[in-house]
Amino acid sequence: MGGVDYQDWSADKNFHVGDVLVFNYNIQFHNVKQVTSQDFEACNATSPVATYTNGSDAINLERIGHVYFICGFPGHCQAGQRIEILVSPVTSSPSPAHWPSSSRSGASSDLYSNKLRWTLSVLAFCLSGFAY
Ligand SMILES: [Cu+2]
Repeated sequence: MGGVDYQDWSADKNFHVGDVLVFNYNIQFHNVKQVTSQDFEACNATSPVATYTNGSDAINLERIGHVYFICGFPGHCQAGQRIEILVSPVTSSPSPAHWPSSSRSGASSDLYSNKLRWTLSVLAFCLSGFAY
């Protein structure tokens, strides 16, 4: 059981510098450890870059590149409770003159926040569904 594939989940998710990643989970069963790529592959939680245990942890994505998170509870990472996130630079597309710039930026930021909210609720669902 527990067929949630976190790799698949994160594979097509785009994150950008300045995004905030929120992990919601039951602290009795899970935690979040940011690890190196080697420790991610090996599910080694003994030397994390950072450890989060609040159950509702907001992590600022400040640097471009891959970040790796695994659950530090025994067996959870091996069972798939780990995610790799690729943080991309914020791409500022040149605004065409025929777009009213104010409404354009308003619309795109609404779209953006909706997408982020959806993303985070999916993650919260994944972690809360991981209960054993
Ligand atoms: Cu866990």
